[in-house]
Amino acid sequence: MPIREILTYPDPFLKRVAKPVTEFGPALDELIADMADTMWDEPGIGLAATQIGVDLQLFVYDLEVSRDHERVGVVCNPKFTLMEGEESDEEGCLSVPGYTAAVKRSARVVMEARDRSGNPIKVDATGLLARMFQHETDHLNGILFIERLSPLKRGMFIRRFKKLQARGDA
Ligand code: K2U
Ligand code: ZN
Repeated sequence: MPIREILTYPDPFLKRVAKPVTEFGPALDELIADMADTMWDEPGIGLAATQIGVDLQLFVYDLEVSRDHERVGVVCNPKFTLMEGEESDEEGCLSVPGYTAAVKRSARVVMEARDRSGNPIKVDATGLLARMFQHETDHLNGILFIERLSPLKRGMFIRRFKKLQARGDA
């Protein structure tokens, strides 16, 4: 399946609130396969449709980087029905290459969504799975992890990005 281009900061498409998935079937399955191949090519453990310029509430994930299409997780139209606790951990993003920072997120989430066939799913998650669910769902709501940093740290990122851009390195 073709590897797609991943949009990077400050592409305005990454700020878009994506549209719900309403059509389930072969076309969606083909998009999912492209997204999984693109994710594994990086490699990443998650990838949102908006990161490849597709306006859909859809992300794929594979914490083991199995490179097995039978094992890839698929989430459509995610909603959190429970978000509790707080945990800070280092994050990176395929759309913000070369930068990592500690991000505060909920320690536990219950996510309700649809699977690739449109069937309802409900996942109670903690740890890296919970963090990845929140990171990818943020993407589908036009939010990058850098927007969850303190104003001071976000300012430092923007100044660093502008310096790299001026040097032609970003
Ligand atoms: O959405 C993305 O940009 C892929 C993210 C997913 C992610 C970010 C932070 C925390 C969990 C998941 C990553 O760039 S994938 C790279 C990665 C690999 C191992 C562990 C964490 C992140
Ligand atoms: Zn990301």
